[in-house]
Formats: sequence, C-alpha cells, structure tokens
Amino acid sequence: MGVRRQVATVLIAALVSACSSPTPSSSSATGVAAAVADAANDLTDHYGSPVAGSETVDVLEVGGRATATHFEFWVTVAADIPPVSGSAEHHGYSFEIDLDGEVPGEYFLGTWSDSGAPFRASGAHGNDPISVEATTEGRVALVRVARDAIGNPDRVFVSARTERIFSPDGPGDPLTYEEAFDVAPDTEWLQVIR
Ligand SMILES: [Ca+2]
Ligand SMILES: [Ca+2]
Repeated sequence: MGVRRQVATVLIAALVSACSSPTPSSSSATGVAAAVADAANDLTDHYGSPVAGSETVDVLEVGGRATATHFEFWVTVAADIPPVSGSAEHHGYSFEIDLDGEVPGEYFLGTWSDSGAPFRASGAHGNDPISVEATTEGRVALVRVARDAIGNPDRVFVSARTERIFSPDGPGDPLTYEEAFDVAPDTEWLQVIR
C-alpha cells in the first residue's frame, strides 16, 4: 500500500517571479506554473549526514509548468552549473514524476554530465526510455517532456534530486572523495496542474 502524497504547493503563474523563472524553451509556456523554495546549505552525503560546499547542486527552488503540449521542470541552484564536468566530477539534476499520488513515481527525467562530457538528457518509464529535452544555463537546469510521452496527465507530482560526485583518485579514496545530494521539496512533493 502506497503512501498518500500531500500537496506542497498549488500556485498560479504570477507567483513565479520573472527573476527566478527560467526562460521557456517554446512559445507555448502559457500554462500554470508552480514553484517552491528549498533551503540553502541542506546538502547531505548518501548516509544523510550534512556536507558543505557543492553549491552547483544546492537547490534553492524547484518548479514546474504545464503547457498545452509539454511539462517543464526545473531547479535553480546556488551557483552556476558548469557546462561540462571534469573527468573526476559528476553532476546530475533529475526529477521523479508521479501521476497517482502514491510513491514511487512512474517517470524519471533528468540531465547528467560526467567524464568530461556535456550534459545529456535522459528519461525513463520503468525500463522503457522516453524522449526528453534538457538545458543547463546559469543556475537553472530544466527538463522538458511532451505531455503525450507521460500519458497526457492533467496533473503531476514532482520531486527533484541533485547530485555531485567528485572522485579525483577514484571512489575508493576517502581522503579526496566528495559527494553531495539535495532533494526538493524536502517534504511534500510539488504539484503541477495543467
Ligand atoms: Ca537546497
Ligand atoms: Ca533540499
């Protein structure tokens, strides 16, 4: 039996200020948008213990918007996202999308950069890939997916997760290995309604 998901925020577009909203990637961004703030400096390692630094993955806001044809999800982080991660560094910005209000979500979307490569977008529904687009610019990572690709819902619940892993001497070296994760919203998932 799943856990009933509570709704964090249902907002109208006016609550997403012009300074914090990403530039829409199409002219169809006329739908309802929602956004919620996330605390600064709340990164953890995979044990849940606080870690400092890694501002490039410290989420300050998570948002979503439904347009006539697409959903767009984004995070705004505390420092500019590098366009390419070094060979020892990995960045990830991902979104779990839930349609029925019970965990876990049905879709996983995101963009990742590692091994000195540019960011690549990826989406999945279970084991099946789905097509998504992604951009990282300044402090915003945005993922865009066609409504039809996720069953054309009128509402979705979204939870964002970011990660930075730095292992210049390999993951087995505890002296230089760094990892940082953030989840946003921290408690109740964000709801985005068409
Ligand atoms: Ca944060
Ligand atoms: Ca958080």
